[in-house]
Amino acid sequence: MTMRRTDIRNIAIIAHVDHGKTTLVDAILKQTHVHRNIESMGERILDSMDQERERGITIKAKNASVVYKGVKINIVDTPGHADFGGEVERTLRMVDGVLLLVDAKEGPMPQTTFVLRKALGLGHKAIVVINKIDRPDAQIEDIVNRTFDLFGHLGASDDQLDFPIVYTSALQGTASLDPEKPGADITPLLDTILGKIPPPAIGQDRPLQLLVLALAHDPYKGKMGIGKLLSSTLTKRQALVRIKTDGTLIPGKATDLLVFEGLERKEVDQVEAGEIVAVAGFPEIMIGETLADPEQPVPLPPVAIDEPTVQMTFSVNTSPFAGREGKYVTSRHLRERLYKELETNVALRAEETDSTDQFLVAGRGELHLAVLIEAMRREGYELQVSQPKVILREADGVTLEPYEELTIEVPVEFQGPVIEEVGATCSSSTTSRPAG
Ligand SMILES: Nc1nc2c(ncn2[C@@H]2O[C@H](COP(=O)(O)OP(=O)(O)OP(=O)(O)O)[C@@H](O)[C@H]2O)c(=O)[nH]1
Ligand SMILES: [Mg+2]
Repeated sequence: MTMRRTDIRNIAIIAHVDHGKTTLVDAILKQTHVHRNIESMGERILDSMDQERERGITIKAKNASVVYKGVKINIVDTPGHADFGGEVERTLRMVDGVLLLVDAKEGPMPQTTFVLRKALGLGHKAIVVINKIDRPDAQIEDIVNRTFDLFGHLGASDDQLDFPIVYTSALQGTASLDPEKPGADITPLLDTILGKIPPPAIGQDRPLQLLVLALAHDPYKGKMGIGKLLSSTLTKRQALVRIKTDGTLIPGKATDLLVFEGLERKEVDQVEAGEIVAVAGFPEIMIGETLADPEQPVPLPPVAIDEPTVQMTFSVNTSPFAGREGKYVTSRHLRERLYKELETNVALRAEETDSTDQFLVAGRGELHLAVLIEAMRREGYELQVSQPKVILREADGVTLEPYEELTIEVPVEFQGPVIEEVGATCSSSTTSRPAG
């Protein structure tokens, strides 16, 4: 029999870009009063990185937690842009269920399919959240039907198909179980989380195991590995072993333990299985490694992340203006920065080339690479980059090319020229559907 601890729920919020994930987290944080200054923190609180604020999108997955009716809910907000799907893939291993947000007007979109496929594949139960029901052009019934079809199409089990639906306006901070009656606050969603997301299973009598799925840096405690404790109890200063992905064992101890409390991390002396925890004491820890009991070191399967689709070369600036913009200009600087990035940016690849001044960097899309380049420039790195190139792959004698789905919404009178243009430049087939 599986034991579960009922005082915790671990959820990820997943969706297509802009369907309102981070705004929904705002509503949950504000209405559970996680922080005394929460009301003055503005909108999309978890989008705290400069580039997230400037671009208006989430780039990195982030943890927060709230307490509702005595239960701690660990929430991970994930990015919806396809280029950051690697963030979603690793987050899904940390949680026990998902909120799948679907925009009440747009309905399921390509990234909805991607993230739902990954979540269902891991056996997760989903709560479907139809968001933006305040939009005058919302098509709730149609969107619910299309969402149900998507679950079916992706091979959801009977249990997964039997998903609860909550209708929300994240912007207004309201949720309801009845599409006809908008709610007054977000509590119907929180009650559904408590009722429908399974509490974390805890492997009683099993040796301690924790899969590292995210990293954090602390100026005093150093690098920390973050993951869900799957079994046993973890105590501060306890001896552990770090199992690298090649099987090497590195003994050490948990010098500090931190759990997520509201928007912050809080130090604790002990953590019970089922909780998401940051463990300090292993300065070289990497995503995908297992922290385990030194007496019974059993690794967990590492995270499988989808392959990169575009690549660029990053090289030292050799132009006559070299050295004018940045303070880090050598290939050693570039190499160190790229290899540091690989530790956290799980879907990124970087390799050396024949030239010592040049590196081949591959990612999940142009934006994935553009965000890195911009971050490096702001940190003072000076570099030259090539045009991005699509990565082709040979399998069984055929050349495979990554592709994207494009959806364009236009008034019917412009449909002809748009189809013509898209057909001529990039697509192999187009379908059109009148907006209902
Ligand atoms: N009308 C309306 N707008 C909403 C609602 N929820 C979010 N929005 C708006 O939708 C836009 C995107 O919201 P975000 O919360 O950033 O969406 P997201 O899903 O976190 O986006 P990514 O993290 O980039 O994938 C913002 O302009 C929000 O104000 C809602 O319930 N109603
Ligand atoms: Mg977001």
